[in-house]
Amino acid sequence: MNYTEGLEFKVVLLGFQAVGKSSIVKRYVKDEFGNEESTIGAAFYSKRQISSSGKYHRIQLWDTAGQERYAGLAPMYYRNSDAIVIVYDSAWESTIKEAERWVEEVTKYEPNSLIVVVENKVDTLGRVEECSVMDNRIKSEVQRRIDIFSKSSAKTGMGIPNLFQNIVDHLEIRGNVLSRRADEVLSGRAYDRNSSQRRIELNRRIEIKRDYCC
Ligand SMILES: Nc1nc2c(ncn2[C@@H]2O[C@H](COP(=O)(O)OP(=O)(O)OP(=O)(O)O)[C@@H](O)[C@H]2O)c(=O)[nH]1
Ligand SMILES: [Mg+2]
Repeated sequence: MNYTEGLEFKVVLLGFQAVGKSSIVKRYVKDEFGNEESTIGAAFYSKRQISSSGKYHRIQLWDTAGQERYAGLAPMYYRNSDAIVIVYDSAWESTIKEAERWVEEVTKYEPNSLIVVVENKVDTLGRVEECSVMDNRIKSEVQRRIDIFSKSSAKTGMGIPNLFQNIVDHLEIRGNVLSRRADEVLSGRAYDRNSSQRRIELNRRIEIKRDYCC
């Protein structure tokens, strides 16, 4: 495959404290697990990610702190992000409610961002296949706002490379969709900008890409 230079994407992780945001980032960036301390403020990382079409994209990763006292800082980090990854703990029910609250907040204030929800720590439930079927514990009105759902274990590494691959693939497609629409505007052709249409178009393509869904 011929690799070509791609785009730069801002990706932000949100979620309740101790759900495993920093562990997901550490597994992705260094392929390591363990000795994670609760994040203070936020931490920044950068990593190159090759998309399925062979483009080298750069992900700018913001790992935010989940502790209540830092909640007010979150908008500063998720503002203008390309993708927002909301994490909850598979075995900790109240963190799902917290994730739902984040989905509602970010779809209101960052409607153009890709919304990704991750059920982490699936290793604590015993053997779980990597799977992108939505968790039925998430309210259906919230499910409708999610662009990507996936399961992961930062401990075993399950689901983590696919998660970020999937994100850049979606963002790459969205970039193509938006630039095609921009071309249409420049060439004087009208188009409908409503966001639900954008999502329908994305979802249609996404379904083709799901090759590991159980
Ligand atoms: N079993 C298991 N434990 C995990 C997993 N991911 C994280 N942990 C553990 O969960 C605890 C919290 O992980 P962190 O990565 O610090 O969580 P966080 O969401 O970054 O927490 P804050 O920075 O306080 O918001 C640590 O003890 C991790 O070792 C996982 O996939 N499986
Ligand atoms: Mg952390």
